[in-house]
Amino acid sequence: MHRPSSAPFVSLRTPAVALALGLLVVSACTPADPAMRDPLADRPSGAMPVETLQVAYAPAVPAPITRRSPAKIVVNLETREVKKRLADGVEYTFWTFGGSVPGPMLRVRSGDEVEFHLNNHPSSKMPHNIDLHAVTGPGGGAAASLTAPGHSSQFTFAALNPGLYVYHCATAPVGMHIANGMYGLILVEPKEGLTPVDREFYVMQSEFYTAGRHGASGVQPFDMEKALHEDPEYVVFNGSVGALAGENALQAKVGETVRMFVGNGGPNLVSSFHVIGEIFDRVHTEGGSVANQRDVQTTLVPAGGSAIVDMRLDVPGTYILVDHSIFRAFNKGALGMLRVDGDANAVLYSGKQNDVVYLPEGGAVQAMPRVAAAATERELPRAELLARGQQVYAANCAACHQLGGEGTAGAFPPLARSDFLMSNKDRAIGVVLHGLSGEVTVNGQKFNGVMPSLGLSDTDIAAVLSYVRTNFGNRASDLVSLRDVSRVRAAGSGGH
Ligand code: HEC
Ligand SMILES: [Cu+2]
Repeated sequence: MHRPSSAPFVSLRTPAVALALGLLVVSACTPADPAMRDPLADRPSGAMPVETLQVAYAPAVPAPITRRSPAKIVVNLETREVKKRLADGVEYTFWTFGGSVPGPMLRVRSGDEVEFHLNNHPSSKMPHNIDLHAVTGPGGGAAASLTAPGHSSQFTFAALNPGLYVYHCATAPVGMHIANGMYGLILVEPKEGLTPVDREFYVMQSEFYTAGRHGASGVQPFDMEKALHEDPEYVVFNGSVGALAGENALQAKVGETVRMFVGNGGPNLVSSFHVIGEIFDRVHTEGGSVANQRDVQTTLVPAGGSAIVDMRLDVPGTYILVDHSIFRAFNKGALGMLRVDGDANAVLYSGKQNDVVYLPEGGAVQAMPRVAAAATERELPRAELLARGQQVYAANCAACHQLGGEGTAGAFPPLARSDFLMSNKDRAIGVVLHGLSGEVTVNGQKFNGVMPSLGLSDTDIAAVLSYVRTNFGNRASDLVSLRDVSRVRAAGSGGH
């Protein structure tokens, strides 16, 4: 520790002198803290050069920025819903940025002005938006970028803080948009750039909650219940099992330095990121702008967070990237590979060189009996039922159907004076129990979207439907009872 021994520090006799000196010290120190410097200080007073951002898809990373002055950066990002491979024999309808999971990596420089265009493809069933953690401003851009299918939104932000940031969709229900694949990374390079390395890679972890168990084939729908219990069937790097393994392994050579920009989209799990057989020589913990750690074995990557890890490769072979919560790696898919070619160095490592057998689908998983419905459910008296229904509505339905039940043209059908809702009580119960997809006509307007199954309890379903059927201009003469919901649940299908 540095201990100043100059006179003023020993001669502070009166509080007034101490206070004055304290103020002096504070005001003298503030501008010296680089993190607090005005990031826009070197902006030209006139117009800045305009550049269209070149993005890169994982595991590729956009090239380092060589520019040494700020620019206006135009970003075009498209949201699109696509059916793709999640694992061998398993497909999933991903909601994406740029058609891929994770979305493309964006790279700008601290001090840049970013003009962001979010374009929602006309084939989308959902509105989408973007919350970039690199944005200083409410919602990280979410409200400014909420975009209906077939529309385009624009907003501008200043990239103030250097670091590696997650971006994600923040449209309600937020968890579901993230769970379906809507996240990526944006790097805000420090003005002086990052330490140069030979290769850079983009690796992003996330989980998927499928209705079928791990490995169950076919197109797998999202399972809200498993998401609520944070119990994914798949934990993967770069959007699918094997995206970084076998033929897709990352490649490098002995003697090179590599950097991994590691992100975690979640939606729920925290990653214990580890490369088997390597040590991270430098780590920017949590993706901060400074390499603040050396010689790290496993680094935590929070949900909605990141880390930058650098390593020098000294010994050839295949290095396995894992989430060291190890069942996720060997049984759920969170396993990647870095293949390092070059001459062996017996001084550093003498063992026989080994390729690890990769079992992408893991072992057979035994089916677990589903937990029986809660025994605590009971019929509620009218006033209590309607009050609860109002709460359930605000928390679970209003994001799509709007607080007054008016819906959103072209996306979410109205519940207010809805002929569809009112003409068949059991069908309405089925919709909330199981979700709804396919074309429906409500008050003469056609809708073709997806309403998710929300995993509500029978009591909450009875409450919310009692509430909507007696509000928003709807005049049901009877309420929906717990017995009604149980009957429809027992009948199986319901809805569609
Ligand atoms: C993620 C958005 C979303 C949420 C949340 C949601 N819905 Fe829906 N809902 C939809 C969409 C989209 C449709 C139309 C589906 C289609 O086109 O097949 C729909 C259709 C319906 C319908 C039938 C059509 C109509 O207008 O009468 C009812 C009833 C309904 N929802 C009730 C609810 C209730 C009650 C809740 C809360 C418990 C809820 N929804 C939550 C998106 C949502
Ligand atoms: Cu979205």
